[in-house]
Amino acid sequence: MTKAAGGDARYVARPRTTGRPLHVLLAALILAPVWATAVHAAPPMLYHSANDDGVAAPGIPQELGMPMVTLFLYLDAGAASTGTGTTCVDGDGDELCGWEWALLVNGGADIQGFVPDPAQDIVSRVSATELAGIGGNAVTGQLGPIRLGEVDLNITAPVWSVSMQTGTAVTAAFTLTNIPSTEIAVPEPGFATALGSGFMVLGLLARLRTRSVSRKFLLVILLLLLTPGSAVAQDADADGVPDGIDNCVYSANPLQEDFAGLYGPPGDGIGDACQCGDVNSDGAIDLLDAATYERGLAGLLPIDLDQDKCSVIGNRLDCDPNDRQTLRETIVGSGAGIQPVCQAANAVPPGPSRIVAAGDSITQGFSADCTCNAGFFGLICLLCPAGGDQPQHSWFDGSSLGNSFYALYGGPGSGITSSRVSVSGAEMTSGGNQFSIQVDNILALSPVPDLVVVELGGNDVCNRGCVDAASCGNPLYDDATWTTAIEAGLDKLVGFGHPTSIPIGGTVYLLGVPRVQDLYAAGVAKQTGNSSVNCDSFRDSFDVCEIATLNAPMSGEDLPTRLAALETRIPRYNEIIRDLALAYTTNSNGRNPNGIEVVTDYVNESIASVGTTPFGENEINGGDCFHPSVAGQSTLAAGAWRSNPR
Ligand SMILES: [Ca+2]
Ligand SMILES: [Ca+2]
Ligand SMILES: [Ca+2]
Ligand SMILES: [Ca+2]
Repeated sequence: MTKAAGGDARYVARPRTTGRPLHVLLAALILAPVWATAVHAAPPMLYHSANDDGVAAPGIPQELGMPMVTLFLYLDAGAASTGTGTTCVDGDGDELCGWEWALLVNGGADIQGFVPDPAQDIVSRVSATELAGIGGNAVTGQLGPIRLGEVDLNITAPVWSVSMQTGTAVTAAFTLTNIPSTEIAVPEPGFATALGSGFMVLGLLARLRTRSVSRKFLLVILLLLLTPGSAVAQDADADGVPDGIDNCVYSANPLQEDFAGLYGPPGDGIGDACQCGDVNSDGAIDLLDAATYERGLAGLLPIDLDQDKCSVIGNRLDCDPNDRQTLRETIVGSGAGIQPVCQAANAVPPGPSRIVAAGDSITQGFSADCTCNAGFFGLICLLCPAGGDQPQHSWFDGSSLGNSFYALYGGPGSGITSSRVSVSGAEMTSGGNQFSIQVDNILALSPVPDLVVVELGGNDVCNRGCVDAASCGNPLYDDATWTTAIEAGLDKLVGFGHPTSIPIGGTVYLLGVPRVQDLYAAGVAKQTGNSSVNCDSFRDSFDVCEIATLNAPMSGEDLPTRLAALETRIPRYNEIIRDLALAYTTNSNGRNPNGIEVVTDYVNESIASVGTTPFGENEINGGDCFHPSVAGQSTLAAGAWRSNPR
């Protein structure tokens, strides 16, 4: 997704009136000033500081044309601190409380990479020709030169330039201001003059969504006039607009206002009343929402975080740092994007009546309460890891856990029933208890559960002999194998090419593959200073997940090599789960004609989920030094519940 080129008036403060005539709106868009207030002494300036010292050179910095150029990006907020008012509320200084910008590289230069300044909390998006970033501090604000990071350019022809296309910042008075568009760098004289970028701007504009506010509005009015009996049509929010054409099916908005969408006007077909992410309720999703989110999470004014519009990811109707992160990624044009999961956009689904878990030994609570495997009590201890399944400690419905997934629903007293088809040793992919076979067992239950939670994948990693297909005959599964295994189970659950399915209205909730790559270090930490535990010895003797725990070469690959590969491979498995969930739940893959909800908690490596939960010494048991301890099971339960859709 690409932003519009700057210069419009989309950030003008907009009164919360309803039914504003269209011509007034258009006039406001054309005539209104860019800045609603003028508290800022000078506009913030984004520039390249040739010496990386925060000093902007006079004029446009010129760089030798070939072969590689590094630009040091800075944003200068200005030097005057707030004297009257409170910074990031109603301050009068130069502090910036948030910023986002997009650079465009024109002509003979490619972006090789961007290294954000480690002192900044930046989310960025990088392609060969574009670099966008979002960050800032909406709690305290920032003064003076703010170092953003380094951009490496590969110069391929003498004529090139780097220019700032769009940028906005949140002022000390908590209003939006534009960061002026400027040239950031050009070649030294004698090479060439900067390219005009008009054709690129045209390209950007052409890619904007062009759904018309007026057409949609008129269509609604027309249909209302033509269908006096429209009471017979479904109208979930009883606002007179039938569900089929209502731009907010679950929020009453009879006038269908659609001022804006991502970045500002024009409307995007989603009504203001249910625009997920628009937490300050001005119709637009922009930097001001990200800054409002940051302050709202910190409990600071202005606390006008619209609770109905703040859950933009993860399916749970709440407002948490994951939602803010996703909002920032969306504004910068990266990540999975905003899902319409907010309360205003969705009817709250009813709770499930029967829940079931597919899984492996983790869900079976294997060895969870074992605390020793060596020393004086070694023999007694060995009985523990051999003791096997301890479902009473299962994260899913273990009776010993006050916060099991089931307990968080209220347990047996809730009227919900719970069961497990999980089997120790099961894989997602192969073997007699693989995912699709567990699905057969789910569909054979009576009644068939309406919430299926899946936690598989650990054994798919642990049972492999090497990470590189060139090293052994049973390497880590490739993308296609992993994908096919998940599809085989999901197809049955949703009834695609299969005679039965879970009930329509049911949900499949896929949890990520746990961080198997943490287990070795967790075991070393657990045995350190504890004579009752020897993880190295136990795991080596009993071949416990050797690919991740054997501190010796396997198939010619040493442990660091294998762990490094898992560090990328497991996130890849989780990305595939995420992408499949989206493809099924939207039916974009054509495999879910009944519209059964398929969701996951995995977004990416920087957003907390089961698949990103670190396993430390307290999260693994002291018996096999592999499976979750009781405490680890509690952690899993909390992680699974965090994004539970129902
Ligand atoms: Ca309606
Ligand atoms: Ca509505
Ligand atoms: Ca909208
Ligand atoms: Ca907004």
